[in-house]
Amino acid sequence: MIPIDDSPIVRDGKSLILAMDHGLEHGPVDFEDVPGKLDPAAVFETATHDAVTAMAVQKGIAEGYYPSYEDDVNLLAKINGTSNLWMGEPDSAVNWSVEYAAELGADAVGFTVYGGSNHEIEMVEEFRDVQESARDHDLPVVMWSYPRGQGLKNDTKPSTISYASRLALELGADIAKVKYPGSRDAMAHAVDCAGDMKVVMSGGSKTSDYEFLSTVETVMDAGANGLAVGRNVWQREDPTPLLDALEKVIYEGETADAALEE
Ligand code: FBP
Repeated sequence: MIPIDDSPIVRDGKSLILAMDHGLEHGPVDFEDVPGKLDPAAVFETATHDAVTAMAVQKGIAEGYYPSYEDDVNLLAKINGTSNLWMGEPDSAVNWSVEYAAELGADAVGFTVYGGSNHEIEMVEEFRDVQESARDHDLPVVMWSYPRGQGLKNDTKPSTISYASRLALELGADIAKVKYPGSRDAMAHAVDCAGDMKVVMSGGSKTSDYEFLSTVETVMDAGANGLAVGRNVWQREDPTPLLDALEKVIYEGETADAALEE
């Protein structure tokens, strides 16, 4: 872990990372209700909102679309990723190098580690190389820390999420992106397990504005540093009102109720 408060992907110690790697991870099905968002430029437009500190994308999207947004959006290069067509034990292909991401203008890199998978050892060794290259390029490292695999029946139980945040600290991440463990106390423990490293919550499937903002309020109250979110933002036809509200909850410490009232 290195101090990253001066990084462009951090605003007042917090982050809101807009993730849009779903076309790879889940397939086009995630865009069925919002076909206009199949155009990556539409989601880059959303990432120009002041609340968003970085946009996480795969290599092809970065190559094709980031050059038009580099003045307005910070790039988080998601280095590995696997399609939903892969039916094996959780694993993730390394799709680009940190060197190439830096060449494309990345402000940070992201990497998934499936702790507990039968492929954990290889994934952690790949993370080692990515983390050390990121240090050479002064790029913060965000770990999608997602314990899962045949030995893990419940990937959001409190002890699993605390292990996820601790694993990210131990392996040298600067931010751990973890799933919501279901309660404020469980999130607070996951944050404690991460020491001084930042912890952000992973968004999950789309819910109502109020439900989502209330969960965000809870995780911020638990000491987390923000969000890495995809579907809950860009699956809305107009994500701006939700991003306005998230800005208040994440950076200004407002409640979900207050943020929605304004
Ligand atoms: P969401 O907010 O839509 O859940 O996106 C966050 C994210 O980590 C994406 O980067 C990724 O594509 C997706 O979730 C993977 O989620 P899962 O592996 O749980 O299906």
